Amino acid sequence: MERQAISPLIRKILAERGLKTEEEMHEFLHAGISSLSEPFTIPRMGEACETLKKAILNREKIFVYGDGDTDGICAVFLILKYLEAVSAEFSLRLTHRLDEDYEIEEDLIADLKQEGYSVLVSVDCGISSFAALKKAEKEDIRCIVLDHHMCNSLRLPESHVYVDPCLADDWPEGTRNLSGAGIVFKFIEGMALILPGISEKYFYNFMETVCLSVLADFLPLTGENRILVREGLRRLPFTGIKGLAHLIEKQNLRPPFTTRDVSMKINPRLNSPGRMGKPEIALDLLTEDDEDRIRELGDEIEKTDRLRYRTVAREMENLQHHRKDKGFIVSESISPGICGVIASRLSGKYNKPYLVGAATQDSLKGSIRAPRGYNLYEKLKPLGEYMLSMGGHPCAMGFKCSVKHLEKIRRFWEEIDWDAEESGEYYDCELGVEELTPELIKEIDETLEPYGKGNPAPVFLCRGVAVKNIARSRNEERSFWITGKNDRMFESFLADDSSAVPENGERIDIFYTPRARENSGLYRLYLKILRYLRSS
Ligand SMILES: [Mn+2]
Repeated sequence: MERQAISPLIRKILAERGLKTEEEMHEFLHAGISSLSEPFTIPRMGEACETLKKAILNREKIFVYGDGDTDGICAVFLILKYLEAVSAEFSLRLTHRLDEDYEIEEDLIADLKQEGYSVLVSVDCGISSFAALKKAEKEDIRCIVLDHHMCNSLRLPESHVYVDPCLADDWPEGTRNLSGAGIVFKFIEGMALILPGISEKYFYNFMETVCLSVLADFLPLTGENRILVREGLRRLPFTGIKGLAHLIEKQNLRPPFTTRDVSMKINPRLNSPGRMGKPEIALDLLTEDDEDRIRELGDEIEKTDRLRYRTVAREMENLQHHRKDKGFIVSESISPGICGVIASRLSGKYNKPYLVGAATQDSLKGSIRAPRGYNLYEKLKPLGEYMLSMGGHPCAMGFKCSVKHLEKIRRFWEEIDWDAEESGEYYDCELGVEELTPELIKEIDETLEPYGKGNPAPVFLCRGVAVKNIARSRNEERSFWITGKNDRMFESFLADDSSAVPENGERIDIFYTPRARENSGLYRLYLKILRYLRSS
């Protein structure tokens, strides 16, 4: 196949991002679903599929347990599509954030035993449910844990099958950052390969849910995640999942869809019901076929989303004075379901790690979030001795413990010496603003998108531009104009709201992302300025 040449600017950006060879660059830019790897290249995936195959052929009762957030719901949706397609006997359950954490409760195992279940598949959760896994081993319930969270592997009982990139050093690089739903997608593809009757291509029809899950969990958009997200975005406008189509229609989204559309409009609505203790609503929306029922569920989702919005806004208002604190907030009034949202808002706003916990008379439950570059898991390891459970990702963790350890945990937290690896001075390469054209900006975006974690919109450096604060209105406080070498003027706005807008007439070096907005055939170029320095 003849390949399009990569333009010098794109080449420079990709090289800066660590892609060395021509091959790697073409792979990054053009790889499609035919480049997705075989499921059985993933450690223990074959064993996991064989275990479920046996259960299906023996007509054993299968129980599916999933997390109640967007990733978890998409993961459950996918496995449910598979189990339905092969007419397996199964039931399922989602985690309710309000009265339990995202781990499997030990009591559930006794109930399953009594009801005659012999296989438990947990998706997007389960890897830290040591007590439940142990109990399952004793009760002879085989567990297939399909998870992507971190855990202490030494505590895992041996008889179960664990598929989790955090447990395997030999996990292939391209799939290392899969979401929970991404791992389930590979799993059902694997099932289709070993159990005849249904083609693995059938499940490609639901690939858009994997796209949602990757964005919901803020996973890097590199490797196969990039393929899954790009392909998912392309398929979203034509999705055959009726409830999802309804959600999209109600948000008035117009194709082509961007990662931003998904992150701002779709994902929060699938996530809210779980936060408010009713994750089933979101799952039902994805599985429902009846138009009337879909409308009802859609309305209910809007209602919970507004409720979540108000609850978070009120809580953020209460926490206004926390700006100068040590990032440790524990309160009896916060609902456990929104600790994660609050922690991530605060850590984004103040650019440092935050622990937000909900305390009751005897228990403390909460979420920890950090800006990218931090490794919470490493830093917080010593807290393990106080925790009933603690796990998650390097920048997002959850925990549960007895409230009697609160002060010890607070003291430990306040002593931590945080050292973020990521430095604020990052940029892709120098690019003078005089070189910007609508065509160039379009080319950059069309080749590099989708943007997100691991593949951000490119940042350029341009030195010595002049600032003109002309005609700045009150509601455009963060915006000003700059001129580069050829005196062309560019509207600019300062994205970082903690630094002051430069003065009229100043010469500055800017780190910027160019944007082009089209309006009936005319392009307006403007610059998003991430930081600036006074020119020397
Ligand atoms: Mn997840």
